[in-house]
Amino acid sequence: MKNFKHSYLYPLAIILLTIVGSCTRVIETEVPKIVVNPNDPASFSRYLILPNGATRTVGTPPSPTSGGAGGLSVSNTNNGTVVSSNGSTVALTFNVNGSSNNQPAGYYVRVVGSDMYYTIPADPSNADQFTLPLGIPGASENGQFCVEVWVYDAQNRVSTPVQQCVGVERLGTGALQINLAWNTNNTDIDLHVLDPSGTEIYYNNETSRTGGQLDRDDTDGYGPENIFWRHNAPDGEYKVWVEYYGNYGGGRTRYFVTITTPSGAKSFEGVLQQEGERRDVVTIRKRGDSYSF
Ligand SMILES: [Ca+2]
Ligand SMILES: [Ca+2]
Repeated sequence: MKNFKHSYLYPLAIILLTIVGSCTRVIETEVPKIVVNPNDPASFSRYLILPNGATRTVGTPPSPTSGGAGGLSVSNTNNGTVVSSNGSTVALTFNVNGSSNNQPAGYYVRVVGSDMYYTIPADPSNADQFTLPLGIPGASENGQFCVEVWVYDAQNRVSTPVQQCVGVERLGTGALQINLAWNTNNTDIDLHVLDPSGTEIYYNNETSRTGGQLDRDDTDGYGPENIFWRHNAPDGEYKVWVEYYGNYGGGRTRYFVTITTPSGAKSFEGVLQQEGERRDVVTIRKRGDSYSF
């Protein structure tokens, strides 16, 4: 519920975002059947769902270059630990400093304490910011993990790392889980699902007689919001959309809707610019064990 929507008094810290490239991207992966523990980095790093184009390498990333990455460095946009959940795509955002003089070629990312790292190519249309979507498996337990991020340039010069931690809060999953997260603080985005019975599930109507339930609403930034059917989800259509409810200084935001079913996970992303805006995300058609999008 939004009891205090109009009484939030946020500090004047404004997160300036220049996000380019808003076309919807879909990432599809298999969900591990085993339980995944964020507090066990070596195992957890294998099951994180990476963005398109990312590669995993066993070992440690190249050491920072003496003299730095040709003027490039990364810094954090988040204050403290970002809250996420199982079945959510947490969207960590970093500022890339110095990109007016030198272009980032990519980023190395490592889960602290793991034996591997990820290489993620830079998005040339968004050189001054790096948004890192990390899909957390639906089977993940409560816990916390941290990532280190380095930027490198076309000459393979590597910066020093910046660190960001993510808290994983266990939310409902099962027959169908629909999860929303976004990448700015001080914004209220809402997840809405119209289920096969014609019931709209959202912050103002948290349950449906079909068994669907909203078990987390977020009103101040990042999410996650989560709607799920634990044991059975009725056959039929599930219409999913997001709405930009409140802007308390966060501005434009990039959202990630993750659908987790017993057979896998899909992530849909897009951009919301301003209050009152609505974006249709996907219609899920379920028939027995088959889900289509
Ligand atoms: Ca919300
Ligand atoms: Ca929040």
